[in-house]
Amino acid sequence: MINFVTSNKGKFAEAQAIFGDLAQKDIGYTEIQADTLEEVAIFGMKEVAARLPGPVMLEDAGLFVEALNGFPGVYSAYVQKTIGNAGILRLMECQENRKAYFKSVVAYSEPGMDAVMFSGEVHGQIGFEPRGKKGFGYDPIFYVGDVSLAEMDLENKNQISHRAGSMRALKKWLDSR
Ligand code: ITT
Repeated sequence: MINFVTSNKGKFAEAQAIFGDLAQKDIGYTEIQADTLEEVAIFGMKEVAARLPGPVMLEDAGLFVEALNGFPGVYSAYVQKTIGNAGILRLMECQENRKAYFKSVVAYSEPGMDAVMFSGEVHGQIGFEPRGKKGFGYDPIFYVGDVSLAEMDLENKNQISHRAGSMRALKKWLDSR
């Protein structure tokens, strides 16, 4: 059984649908200020692996908006808590370029080995209004084609999402050992 260290129930549900057998551990870890999701994940993993014996994983994700030079990126959690989706839509008011992507980096470790990392991305656009009630976080303002991620069932989001990409890559690696 792998422990997935996260405070985010939506994340956990999406990962569990891919792995089947996972346990959520909401124990928190230090999210350092760094330029990349990989640096945040690997630093967090060192702390978490020292606290939890056995197989453990964590995931750091972010929304990267092209017209905002990649903002909120590694600051996505803080920006979601402060200005939220309405704030992002305001920042995008005069922007014609709506391109954005989500990236997910999952780190995995077990006793006796160095941590491994896998990533996934989904490319889409920032909409002009929030739509949909499913998912979490930035899902209502992130569109793939005409549909926001918050309008998709978990199953559909898991066909295309950044998280599904990183989690499937990890699962494939685990299954191939
Ligand atoms: P943990 O760190 O405890 O796992 P978190 O919600 O803080 O949970 P992140 O730091 O990885 O997770 O996420 C950064 C922000 O991006 C946060 O506000 C999330 O809600 C948002 N986010 C991450 N994945 C998302 C997704 O699939 N859809 C919409 N928003 C997402």
